[in-house]
Amino acid sequence: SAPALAPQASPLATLTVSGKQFERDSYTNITDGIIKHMSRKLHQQKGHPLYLIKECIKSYFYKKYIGRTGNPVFSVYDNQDPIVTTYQNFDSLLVPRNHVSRQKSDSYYLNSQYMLRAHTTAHQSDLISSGLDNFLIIGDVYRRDTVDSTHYPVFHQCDAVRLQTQHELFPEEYGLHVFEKRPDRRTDDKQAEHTVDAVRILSFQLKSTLQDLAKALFGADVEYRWVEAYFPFTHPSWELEIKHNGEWLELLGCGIMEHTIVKKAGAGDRIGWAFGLGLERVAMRVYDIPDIRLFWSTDSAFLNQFAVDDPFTPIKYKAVSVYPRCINDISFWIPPERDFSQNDFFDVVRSVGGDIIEEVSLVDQFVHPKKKLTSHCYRITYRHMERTLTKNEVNEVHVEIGRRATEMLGITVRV
Ligand code: FA5
Ligand code: MG
Repeated sequence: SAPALAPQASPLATLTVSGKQFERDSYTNITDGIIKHMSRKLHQQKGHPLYLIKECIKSYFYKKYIGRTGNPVFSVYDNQDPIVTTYQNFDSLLVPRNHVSRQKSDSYYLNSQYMLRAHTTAHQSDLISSGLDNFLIIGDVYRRDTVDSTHYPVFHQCDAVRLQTQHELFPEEYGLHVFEKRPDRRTDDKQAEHTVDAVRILSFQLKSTLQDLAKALFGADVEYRWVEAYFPFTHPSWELEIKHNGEWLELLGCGIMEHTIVKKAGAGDRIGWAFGLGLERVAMRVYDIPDIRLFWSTDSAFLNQFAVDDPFTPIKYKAVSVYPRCINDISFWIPPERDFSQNDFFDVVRSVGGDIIEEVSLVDQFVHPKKKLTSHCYRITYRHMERTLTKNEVNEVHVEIGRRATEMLGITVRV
């Protein structure tokens, strides 16, 4: 057997992200390409479409909920560190230990303790603990996902929380209560601690707030519908869908906050609602932006179209021009002895090709009858947003993808 090697402090054992050091372990799967996106902060860049949508949502909430002296009730947190603990992202929100969303194949991990937030909800319980009752959280979120015109591994979310006391919800003379005297039974309609009355009035408030937000963003005639949903951190829960190009598009998830979370964060005398919405989904529809990669463009021909002061200025994106795409297939044998997830391959494609990758899709797979090996064939669509790619340039990237996938994933390219 091989002689045991003394453990060495190699530079590869640690990872530096945003000036902080992290010990690598078997969970580490963050890529340089992803790390580069962390400094962009698109939602804080004045005149960026995501910044404009953020400003519209803030303005809507500032006007909708006003305090005794005319002050806005909601406060806004748009500068929270996207590096969070797995406790913040999952445990604090009652996501079960074995839930699929915790898998390495779905999120970007620095190591087994730290990750890039997969939703802005990761900050919810800390902000409640700090004493806040009404707040918005806006930020970049990171997920390992499919590659196409509406999915990108980095996107942006806006979360909201509104907590209310018995006194705020039901003035004395109503004779109604927020909490059951003794916890009742949990049903499809409510949690054990809450009364039917409280949930009814809160869900009405939540839904009308969000319907009016949709109208403020998309116009009064927007078609919408409510769909029942499930989240570990709210019950009951819903999703709001809007009609977009003749199809229903999921805009946000929401619900009545789990009392266990609220109580643990020190606000056990309150009942709350929360929601989480995708900013790109809103912006693509408001401005007719056809491809999610455009948000990352630094081209002035794109950015100048959004250089306005009033976030409610009507704008329709005009494509500067559309450059041709180039399609190339790659087929390979999957190593039988290793875990292979499609997201691993998508990450390799993205980290080699960057933003000239428009789409990656599995077009064929089969098992070799004798060798018992699985073959996958992926079709990679290349397109530059701002110029025509040459055949040579694409071929070089395509070959490099094969080489890197061989090296990193142990696949064997078929020729
Ligand atoms: C969540 O992330 C929950 N945290 C939302 C929530 C918060 C529910 C608070 C209840 C209370 P979900 O994964 O469905 O849920 O994402 C929320 C929204 O983000 C979606 O409705 C969608 O608008 C947007 N979104 C999700 N995945 C993507 C994606 N890959 N690309 C662009 N937008 C996305
Ligand atoms: Mg969803």
